[in-house]
Amino acid sequence: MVPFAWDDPFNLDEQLTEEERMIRDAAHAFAQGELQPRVTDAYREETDAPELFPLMGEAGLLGATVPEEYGGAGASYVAYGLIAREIERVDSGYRSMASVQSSLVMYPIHAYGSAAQKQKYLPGLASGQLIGCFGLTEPDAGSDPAGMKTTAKKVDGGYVISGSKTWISNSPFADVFVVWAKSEEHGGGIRGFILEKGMKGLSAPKIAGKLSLRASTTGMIVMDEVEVGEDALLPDVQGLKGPFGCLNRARYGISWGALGAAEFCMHAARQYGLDREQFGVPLASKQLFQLKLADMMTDIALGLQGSLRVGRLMDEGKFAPDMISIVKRNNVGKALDIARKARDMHGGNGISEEYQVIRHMVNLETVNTYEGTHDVHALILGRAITGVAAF
Ligand code: TGC
Ligand code: FAD
Repeated sequence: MVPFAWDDPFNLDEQLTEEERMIRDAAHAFAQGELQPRVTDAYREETDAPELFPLMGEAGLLGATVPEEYGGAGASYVAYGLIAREIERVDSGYRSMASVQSSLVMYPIHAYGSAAQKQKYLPGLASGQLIGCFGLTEPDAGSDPAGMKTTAKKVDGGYVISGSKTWISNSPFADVFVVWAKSEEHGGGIRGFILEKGMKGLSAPKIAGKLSLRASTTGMIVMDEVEVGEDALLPDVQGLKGPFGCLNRARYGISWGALGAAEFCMHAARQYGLDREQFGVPLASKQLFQLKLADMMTDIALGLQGSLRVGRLMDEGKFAPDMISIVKRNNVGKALDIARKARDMHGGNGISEEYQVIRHMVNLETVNTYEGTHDVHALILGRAITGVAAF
């Protein structure tokens, strides 16, 4: 028999490699040292924080799975998940900033880009000197990206791109824009393009007034006949499997990240229950209080094991996207539930920014929606189970 640890019930720590533990500890130190002190003000003020990218780059948190020759860490997908968990323990918005850079910008450039594109962009993105964004969603095409209207028209020496993307993380201060468009030259098939800040006809207005994910900057991408050279095309992928290949990585990271937020909420609720007395005894001595903590611990522990398994399979090249739908959907849904319970267990204090649980709760509403909504992932799994697409 071994002692039982309520904060690591299945001994996740023991299942990690030495390198993964080191990366996790470095991410934890960075998140607690650099991000935690900023987050309450940043969230309240809805602050833009591009200066965090070079700090995250220096800490080795950007493009962890990208090979070292391009500035990445050449680390495992499990290590990438552990980074997401530590950042999101502080705030989902900060994790969003980092996961877009790593999974939605660096990954496609590395996986689908030319040698020249990799040399040009990846080292700067890894160091955080360049900031990236990923434009798939449009005003009329969210869950159904096949319905996108953005087009790429072939012209002499390149393409002219027109259309608009919305709800795009990082776009207002991005240097590098990975954008997906229907290309006339390729029979209307979806192709990826790399656009750069300052191009004529390209703008990225901020969407202000979000009541969730306020520490992360979100905007539009407006492309009014943006002329790009042929070298802007991502040469090695065609069709929706291009953006979906990126989403697989980001969704997987989110499955870990959301549980970091959930762990914060559970730990806060536990401590609050031990400290706060009502009816002459600590709240934590009450059965209803303990039931909630038991449910939280169970869902977190099972969720982490699921993500660890999927991460190991990704590292072995043996994963199916449907596996990622299971952990993204389950872990975010459970995290949202845990955050709502933790908010309740804090009583009136639970709505104060000081106790932070309501910030996580409101953030997780976004996390439940982006990267494929909770219900869209149910339909992906429904299709896998029945063979019938019900989208
Ligand atoms: P469907 O017919 O299923 O597939 C079209 C082609 O794509 C391939 N494919 C995949 N490839 C790799 N990975 C996956 N997960 C894939 N899923 C599909 C598929 O094999 C096929 O390839 P081919 O070669 O036969 O053409 O496509 P559909 O149009 O029926 O799609 C249905 C559905 C619902 C699954 C899909 O549209 C979907 O996932 N919708 C959700 C959209 C979404 O997740 N958007 C996210 C936008 S980015 C974002 O939210 C970033 S937030 C980040 C942050 O701030 O942290
Ligand atoms: P809709 O697709 O209109 O869905 C609305 C509702 O209908 C949902 O409940 C959904 O589950 C349900 N629904 C949809 N289809 C079906 C169906 N077939 N059957 C049953 N129910 C259905 N996108 C990017 O490309 N890049 C980014 O960086 C990015 N960052 C984001 C940051 C934030 C803060 C937010 C909020 C969003 C971001 N997104 C980004 C967009 C995000 O991916 C979309 O919001 C998401 O995919 C859902 O699309 P939608 O908002 O158009 O909702």
